[in-house]
Amino acid sequence: MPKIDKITARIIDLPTIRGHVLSMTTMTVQSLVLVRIDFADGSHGIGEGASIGGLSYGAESCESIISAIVTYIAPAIIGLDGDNVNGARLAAERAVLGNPIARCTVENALWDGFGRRCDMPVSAFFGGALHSGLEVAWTLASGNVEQDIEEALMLLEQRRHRQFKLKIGKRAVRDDIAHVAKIREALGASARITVDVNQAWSLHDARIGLKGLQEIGVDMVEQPIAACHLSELAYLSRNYEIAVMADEALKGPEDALNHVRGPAADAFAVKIAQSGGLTRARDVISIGQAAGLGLYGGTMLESGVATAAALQLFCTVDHLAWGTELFGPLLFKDDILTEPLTYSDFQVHVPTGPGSGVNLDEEKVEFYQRGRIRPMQVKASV
Ligand code: MUC
Ligand code: MG
Repeated sequence: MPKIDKITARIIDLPTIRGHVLSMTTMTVQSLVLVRIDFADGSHGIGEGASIGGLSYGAESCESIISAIVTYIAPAIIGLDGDNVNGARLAAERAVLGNPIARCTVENALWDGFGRRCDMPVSAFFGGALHSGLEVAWTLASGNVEQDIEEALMLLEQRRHRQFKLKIGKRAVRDDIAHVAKIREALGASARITVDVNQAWSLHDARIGLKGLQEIGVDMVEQPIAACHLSELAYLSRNYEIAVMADEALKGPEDALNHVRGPAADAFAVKIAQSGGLTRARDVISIGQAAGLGLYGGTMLESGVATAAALQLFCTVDHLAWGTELFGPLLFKDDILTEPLTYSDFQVHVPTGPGSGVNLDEEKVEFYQRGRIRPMQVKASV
């Protein structure tokens, strides 16, 4: 039994290729927490966790993630059997309530380590891969309509993406609809358009917004109103033709159950981080499937480590009606993997190596490490 011996966590700051304009913030850099677990037999596993825009997206930030891992999760799981991922995951869940991204980061590293030791991809532990690649959307969020159109046309031409998610909610609602209409018209029928409001609208804005968006041929709207307004979300999904997707309102299986009791949404953006790890994300998927909802493989704009972990789970799902948005690594000026994930023919391809299937380029990680301070470490003997 390879005991969990040492946990090392560090923050890296990766610049984005352009400003990423969301309703609540504009990102020019993404901060990621990287975790390495060393096991007593000499094997290791890696995991990654991130949120978006510091604390402006949700209750966790990279600083809170690293603190939850180093101060609370590491002492709770060091010395446990590394091959018993469930045992360590539950010990972390008992030690740390909430903080789903921190728990997911560690669970990723546990699965990765287990997969490396078994020489099997993580997908095997979730029943096996059904797909070698998954449809992948791109987010148009430059804040400028001409730039968004140019970007989308180029990506269509390159056959990299044909589904585009527009980040709206910053402008007045009618201005947003005009913005989306210009892009919808410029891209024509070959592209699928969705929007993400990141909770910015009131119910009144949302009534205007959903009506306008469905009239111009937008297929889906993600989290138009505040996450806590479940019955209002249910009202929107019942009264408008456009599909309504829950994102921020979906923080694990318990939320998923509340959504399907209503039902409050037509579709789930399933994020491994927001769900609290691969296992709980699998539960969210099962609840969504049982309720007949459309599924979407979501992202917290992570780099290749967490993107690969998410791919290992999502490739085991028979049908993702809305595809995925696992484009995170492409939003950054640099890639931190020894072999970047591959994107072609509108798909992101599932890496086939053991564990999550990816390895870190240590030189790059060191280069982007915040403040170049020594990583934070907790060891069995301490
Ligand atoms: C979100 O709210 O879905 C996913 C893609 C993107 O551009 O932002 C994220 C967050
Ligand atoms: Mg979203």
